[in-house]
Amino acid sequence: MIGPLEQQFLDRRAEVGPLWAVLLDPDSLPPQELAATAREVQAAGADLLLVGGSSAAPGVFESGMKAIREQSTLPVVLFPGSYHQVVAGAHGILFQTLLSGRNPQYLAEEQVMGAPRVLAHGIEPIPTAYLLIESGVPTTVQKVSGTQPLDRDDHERVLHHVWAARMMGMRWVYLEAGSGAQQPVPVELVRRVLSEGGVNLIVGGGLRTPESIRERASLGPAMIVTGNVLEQRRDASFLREFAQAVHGE
Ligand code: 1GP
Repeated sequence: MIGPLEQQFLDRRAEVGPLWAVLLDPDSLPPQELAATAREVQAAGADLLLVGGSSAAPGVFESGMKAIREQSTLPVVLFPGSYHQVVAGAHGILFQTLLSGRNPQYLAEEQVMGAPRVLAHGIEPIPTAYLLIESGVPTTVQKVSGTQPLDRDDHERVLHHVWAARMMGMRWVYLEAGSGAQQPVPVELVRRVLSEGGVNLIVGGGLRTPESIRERASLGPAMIVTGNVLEQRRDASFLREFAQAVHGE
């Protein structure tokens, strides 16, 4: 069943086109920096915040979440690297399965451990297949999860994963090149999945320029994710350019 937050995202997407999601990683920024980034990207036109990382120590997620919520009224959606990161304060969670991989821990175990925490904290789950796409050199998520990405040129096989996800009831698919990826998800692959996939599509990883975003956003995915680049640079005009690239302004 589609929850109110997911419906809000779908409505907004129908209204303004792809949503701009900014990924904040409590592993790499202290709470005051997370808070400042949240405030600034909201002012620039971000639509939601994703909060996630691959290895936050206990307590780091809680304090990061608190700082973000104090400075931003945007929807906050968990994008967890493990069930330990399912903490109170988030509105939603990309409840993900690493479907491109074959590691049972990330196909089922993390979800089983996370489910009671999602319920206990009253967080809205958004069922999402996470597909790691090969992007040049091995990425952190590949190493941490111990899985191989899908071949970036084998669009047929990526589509088979998307269809399987849809048939398993997942309404969202995240095509992920990996944080800091050398090469983002290919434009042609985004086009193909949009025309034949039948899911709400999220695209992220290695999107460092407004041009690279515009090329993909103009095809009409549901959401574009940026992370790393804003940890390095986030002056108002740069942020605004990103928002315009996603929203096709
Ligand atoms: C990573 O897709 C996100 O999970 C964002 O990637 O940090 O490269 O923008 P970047």
